[in-house]
Order: sequence, then C-alpha cells, then structure tokens
Amino acid sequence: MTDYFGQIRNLKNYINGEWVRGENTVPVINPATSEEIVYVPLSTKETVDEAVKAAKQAQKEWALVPAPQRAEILYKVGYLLKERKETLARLLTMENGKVLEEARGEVQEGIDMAFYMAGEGRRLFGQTTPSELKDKFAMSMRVPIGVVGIITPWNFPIAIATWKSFPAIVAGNAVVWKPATETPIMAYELAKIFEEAGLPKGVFNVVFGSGSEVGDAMVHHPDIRVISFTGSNDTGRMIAGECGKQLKKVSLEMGGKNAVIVMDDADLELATDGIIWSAFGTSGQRCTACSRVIVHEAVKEQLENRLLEKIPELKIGNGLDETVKVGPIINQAGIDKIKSYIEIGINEGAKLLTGGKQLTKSPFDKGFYFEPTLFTNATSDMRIAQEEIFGPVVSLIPVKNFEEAITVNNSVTFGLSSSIFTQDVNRVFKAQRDLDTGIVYVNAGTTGAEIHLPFGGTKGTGNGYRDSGIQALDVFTEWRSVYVDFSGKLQRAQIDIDE
Ligand code: UN1
Repeated sequence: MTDYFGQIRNLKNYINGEWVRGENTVPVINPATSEEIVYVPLSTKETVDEAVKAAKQAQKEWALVPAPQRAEILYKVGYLLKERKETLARLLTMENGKVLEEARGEVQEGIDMAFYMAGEGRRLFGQTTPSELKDKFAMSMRVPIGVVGIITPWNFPIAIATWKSFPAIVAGNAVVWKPATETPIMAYELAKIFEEAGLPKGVFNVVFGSGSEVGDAMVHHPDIRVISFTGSNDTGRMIAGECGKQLKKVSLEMGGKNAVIVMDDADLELATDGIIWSAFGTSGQRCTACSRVIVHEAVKEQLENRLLEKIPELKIGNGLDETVKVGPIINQAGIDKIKSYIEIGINEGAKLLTGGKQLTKSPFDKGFYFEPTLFTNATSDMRIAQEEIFGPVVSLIPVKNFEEAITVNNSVTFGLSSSIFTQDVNRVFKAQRDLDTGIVYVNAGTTGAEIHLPFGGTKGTGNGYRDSGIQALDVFTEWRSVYVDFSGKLQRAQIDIDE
C-alpha cells in the first residue's frame, strides 16, 4: 500500500470549513518503510492570519451556543472516532510508526476524551458565593477566552490534539491547530470528523507548517489569546518567553526523564514487565517513557538478568504486523540523536548491556529502526541519566536505599512521571508524597495516563497547567466574577458593612 488514498495526494489546510492552500508541500514519510504517503503544505504567516480571522468570527457565535449543545457535537465526534477506530489506527501506524495495538490505544484516548469532555457541556461549574453585603448576589463562572492556538507533536498525533481541542471547544473557544508536519493525516481525519459531526465552520481550523513559520505566527498573533503546546523543551521555553512578553496565556508540556524505582522487596517479574513496556513501547518515543531505572543494589543483578532475558523477545519491525512490539523511530534525525546518546553513555562510563545500534540490514534498511538498549552502572549525574533521549534506551542506576532512590528520582530538571515497585505500604505512601513528578505510579511502569486525570508535570516539564482531566478547562477559560445588587441603593463593598 503506498498511501491511504490509493495515490499520493497533497493535503490542504482546513480553514473556515474549507480545504485551502496546499502549496509548498513536502513529503510525509512512513517511518517503517520510507515510502512517501502524502504531501503536506508548509504554510505561511498569511495562512495563519486567515485561519485566525475565521476562528475569531466563528467564535463569537459559538460562545453563544449553550454548552450542552456544544457538547452534542463532541458526542458525535466520539461516535465517529469509535466507528473509525481501526482505520484511524492503521493510518496512525503508517504516519507515525507506532505498533497497531498502541495506535488503537491512542485513538481510544481520543474517544474517551470526546465523551468525557462532552459531559462537561452539562457541568462547566462555577461557584455561587455569599456577598459581604445584604441583597447582593455573587458568583464566579468560566467564560471562553476566544481563539486558542494548539501546537502538537508527532508522537501522539491524535490523542494530544483531543486533550486540548475538546475542552477548548466545549468551553466555547475556536481553535487554530498546528499539527506536527511528520503526522498530518490524523489532523486531516480529525478535521473531517468535526465537519461531519456538524461543528460550525471556523470553530476548528488546521494550519500545516513548520514551527518557525506557522508556530511563530501563532505565538505572535494578537488575536490568539492562549497557546497550548506539547513538544520539545527548547521550543517550549522559546514560546514561553514570547508569550510572557505579550502577557499571553500559555500552557506547556515538554517531556520527561521518567524513572522506575525497583526496591529490594519488589515483585521482579512485574517490575521487568513494567520497565519493558514503558521503556520500549512506542520505541521510547513518549514523554512519559521510562528512561531510567533506579534499582536497589540488592536486586540489581537479578533485574539485569531478567531484562536481558526478555529484551531479545521483543520483535522489531513494521507496526502494521500484529506480532511486532517495537516499531520504527520517527526519522533519521531521531535515530541520530539516539546514536549520539549511546556514544555519550559509553564515554561517560556506563556499561552497555544490550542494543545500542541502528538496524540497517534488510528488512530494516528501508525504515528507521533502533535496537532496544540497556545501560547499567549509570550514575545520576551522567547526561544519559539527565537528558531526554526519546528512543528505546534505558539506564540502570544502582542505589543503596529508598531515600537515595527518591533523591535520584528527583535529581533531574524534568518532573513528568515516576514509578515505584515495592510491596511495602509505607514506602508506597512516602513515595506518592515525595516523588516530585506530576504523575506517580505504584507497581506499574511510567506510561499509561488516563484522560480523566490531569496530565503534566512539575519543574522543567511545564509551567503548572495540565492537559486533559477537568484541569484542562483552566487553560481554556477565564474566571469571571459577577455581582448582582438587588438592594436598589448604592452599596459600597468594604465600606457599607454592618459593624
Ligand atoms: C506523550 O508522550 O506526550 O501516558 C503522551 C501515556 C499516554 C500519553 C503520552 N497516555 O503514556
């Protein structure tokens, strides 16, 4: 199969309910085969201006639609996603490379998010509060912000877009979305689904293009009032700086250096499975991927042996093959970054136990494949133990006790996810209190967040906002405080109070 249309086709931007401007295209490559699947336009600032104009216009009407009616559209979106789950999953595997089982899981996140956020159409709760004055009513309520700009990465091309756009839309905003150019098909499909679900024109717009042109134009556009970004740390910090200057609201999620802690009392079989799934699933290309294992020295050798026994069982290949467990890396640049960290790790003195190489012989020569890689005897100060690699590379860091494990876990600039394997209830409660990450797992790996809980992290992972969960609404709404005085006379707050 060359592509899902049966022929190579140019994608276009989706603006005001129309497919427009498909110029200046670049090919989208299936990372499993290097085949060109579609062509995606690299749009300009003018296209962003057009999209924002349409969104601004549409948002005025959309904000007046009662929230339960806005939510009706999301229910329809949910059903359409559900109906097309298998097709979408296959397309997702083709453009992103993740194995089919995980692609299905990702589409499921979108389905879950649709129904969950649709429910918010009948909640979107504010608060009524007493006033300090007689015959006066006070309340606070959520109001939409206007046009929101969404910038998303290639590693979860549909799920992350749903975490952001669904709450934005149910709350009465209009969206301009810049998906990653590596994975535009999910954006194309989601726009079609919104249209079929009956979303009014202009409420949801997609502009394809680079971060430096389209992303930059979005960040600088005065009518985009919020930017919600998931992606690299460097880009996120640049966006934060720009938004700071403009006093523009910005929500950032910028990765992790997530660790699994394995204590001396852990169920080692379970811990091995948890590590393998969260380190090598999605070929390690998740923000939540496990890339450090902090292991109690008493069980270090046993754990190494178990991992070395299981890693070779992971079948590497094209994710469309149901028996494959580890798919390709997104592109050669991704591979090159991983390779450079292998070299760094070796030079720093960590011991390479298995893996470490790109697979280049047939049948892997056409795609971008990297062996699941295990380092041991790493120390917390090494770059391989500090920096995000975004590939199937995990480093074991031996520690002497629980306290040291917590300290090592927290000694990175990121703070997205962490996990501990232990049978000791006291350690469980201490760990959930002391692990400095936005997500903590007990007796499970570091991946697998559910959409109705807040997703995000502490420290360098973000800036305090959360994706998904009810907390996502805080990104896409303002709080308005409303006072209604029904006394018929001038009542001055703080002054006309009964002493
Ligand atoms: C990401 O890698 O940016 O918790 C998102 C998880 C998935 C989402 C990951 N549900 O691993």
